[in-house]
Amino acid sequence: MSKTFSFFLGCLIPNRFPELEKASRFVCDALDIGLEEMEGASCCPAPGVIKSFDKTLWYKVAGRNLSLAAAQGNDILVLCNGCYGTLKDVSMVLREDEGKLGMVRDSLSAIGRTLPYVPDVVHIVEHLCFDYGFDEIRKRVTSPLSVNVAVHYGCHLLKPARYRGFTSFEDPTFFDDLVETTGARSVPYLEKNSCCGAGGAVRSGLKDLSLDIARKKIASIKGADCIVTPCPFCHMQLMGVSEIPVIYITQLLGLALGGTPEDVGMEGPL
Ligand code: 9S8
Ligand code: 9S8
Ligand code: COM
Repeated sequence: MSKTFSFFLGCLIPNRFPELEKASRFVCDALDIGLEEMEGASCCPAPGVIKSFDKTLWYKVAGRNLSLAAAQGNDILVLCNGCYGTLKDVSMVLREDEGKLGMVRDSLSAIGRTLPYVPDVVHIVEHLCFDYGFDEIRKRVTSPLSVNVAVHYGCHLLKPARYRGFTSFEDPTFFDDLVETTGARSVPYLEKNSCCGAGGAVRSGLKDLSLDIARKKIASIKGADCIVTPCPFCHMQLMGVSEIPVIYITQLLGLALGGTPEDVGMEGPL
């Protein structure tokens, strides 16, 4: 077992996309990544929503989720850019700012919880690229894929840059490299680095604008067989307007690691 994480699912995966959980568990199992359930975890809470309205509440609720992982002695693995945008960023702030750490600890003590240390928060894509490593993944690929992929990074995986020391948000390549470990080819497209249009509550508040942004992005994709995302929120948004399949990264990886479409929650082969 290479490493064990507290496994943070967020809201969208359990409620809308259980197939992404299935695929992610399949991949972690195939790669010997240990997962411990976070019983009692809540919404992260969503960065584009709660952070915009009540920052203190955002720190406190995120602090409670961090305290569940600290009680297990683990770092946290997330599957969603939004959950990463909250839990990673709050973990970084609490490390830098003793006042905020004290505020969060006080609020936790009112519900009988503690935060003895601030766990690290890792997106599954970050872990696979920068810790697990491309060579180790390639060694385990048994069914190489021959598809052309439009890679979508989404926003929170790359920004804020000061909390994403592993990459440049101007011209990232790590997610393309991860996709290509499966044998797939990442194809360039004009709107690759743009938002899917959903985040920051735009999808909830201004649905037409939000879908226009997604359509513009998708119209710029040429010669791809599918879109691959690292985020269930982007996934939902792009699925609604794309004519080619939208696949979550662990579904693609799971197929390359020898999984059947059923193992990764897909209706049929790619
Ligand atoms: S939890 Fe509640 S709404 Fe969500 S999926 Fe990701 S971001 Fe965190
Ligand atoms: S949803 Fe996921 S990460 Fe975000 S804000 Fe802009 S892009 Fe799509
Ligand atoms: C997007 C999350 S992944 S949020 O809408 O910005 O909160």
